[in-house]
Amino acid sequence: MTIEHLSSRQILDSRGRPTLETTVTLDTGVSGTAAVPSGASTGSHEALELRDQDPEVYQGAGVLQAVANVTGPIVKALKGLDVRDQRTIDRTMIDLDGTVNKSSVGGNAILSVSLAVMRANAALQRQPLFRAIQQGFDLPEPSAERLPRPMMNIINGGKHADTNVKVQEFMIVPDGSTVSERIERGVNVYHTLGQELKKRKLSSLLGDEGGYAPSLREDTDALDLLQTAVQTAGYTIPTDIGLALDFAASTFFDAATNRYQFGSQAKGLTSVGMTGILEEWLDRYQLLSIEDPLAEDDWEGWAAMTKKLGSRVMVVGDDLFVTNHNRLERGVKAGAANAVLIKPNQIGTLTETIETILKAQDDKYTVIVSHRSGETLDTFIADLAFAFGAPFLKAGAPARGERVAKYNRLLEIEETLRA
Ligand code: 2PG
Ligand code: MG
Repeated sequence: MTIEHLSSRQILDSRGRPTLETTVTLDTGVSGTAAVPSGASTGSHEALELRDQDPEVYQGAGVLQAVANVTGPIVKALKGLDVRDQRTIDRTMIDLDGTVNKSSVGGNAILSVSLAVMRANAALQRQPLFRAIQQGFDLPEPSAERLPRPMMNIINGGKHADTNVKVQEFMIVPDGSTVSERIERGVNVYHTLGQELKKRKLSSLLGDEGGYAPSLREDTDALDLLQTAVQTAGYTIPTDIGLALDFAASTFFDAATNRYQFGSQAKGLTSVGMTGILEEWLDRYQLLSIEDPLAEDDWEGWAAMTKKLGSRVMVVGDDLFVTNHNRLERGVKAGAANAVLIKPNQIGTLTETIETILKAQDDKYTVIVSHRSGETLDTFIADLAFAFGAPFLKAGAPARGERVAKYNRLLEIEETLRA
């Protein structure tokens, strides 16, 4: 049951950029493999994604050093450790790295091992991944009722598309009594939206997360389109389908002027101005959730906005918290946000990811488990969401292989539970 060998390789993510896939092999011959995703709108407080910066390899984006760190110092430190002891394994890698943001060994190198360890553990116990996570971290037994609602990003803007649309993600959040029903509703709205775009002679080409990426007159046009698509598909907002946004506001925040380059005014908006716009949108569109409506270090703005809007809508911290326990703690104290996005590669180990989830659950912050805009076919996050009873899984549009893989895994889990 001990770690014998690590192999790691450079593979491509869904944007055609290199990332890592690592296999952990135990002394019994049992193995587990995991791949790490990669963001575009990355928060500056995330664990470092180690890239070679060698112009000769993938124009500087190679991860060969991270691969070498897995097959060199990391395996040296982990060889002989019990694969069931995820905490010790992760702690050993954190200590080996020795930096706050995992910049010496690389957050990507460490996470690939951390996730592959849990997969090897699951294989060893002949258990589905979600069960191995649940048992490994002493969580309550998961049940079908706790399968998450998908958050499907069906209009892509911001850094995920080459258009004038400022908001990064326009999502639908289908409800229903089973995961299959939720997914089917989401898919129906997605295709109806595609037809609606064609009817209006707007582009129905896709962005990085599989959502449509039309150029629009203004961002609220996207919300109007979502409303139309939901209604045309025969559903009702907010009961059948919720609407959610990710502003990724750090991408349009200007620290020099302390203003958000959003809306029609050339000089931009203060956080109070942003809150005003959101209030208007809440009235008009009955939004369920707003993610990163303000920049990653605007703690005061977040607290004020949450105070004003938090009883009406989920205010979700992504770049604000970066799945980091300490930043979440600061947020809880300040009253910033009431929900947290969980992305394992923001923090770099499974153990730390889980500590942050548990803290959020303790403090009554809603947990949303999330993919990255650069993804692989790895479906770890679907099992992770289910193991914790996370009410939401954000994994992009119901289109493109790397996005649907996660939703398909939810369908598979649901079937396993019925059997
Ligand atoms: C986000 C993510 C995922 P990225 O901001 O929530 O949708 O995007 O991976 O580019 O940071
Ligand atoms: Mg985000």
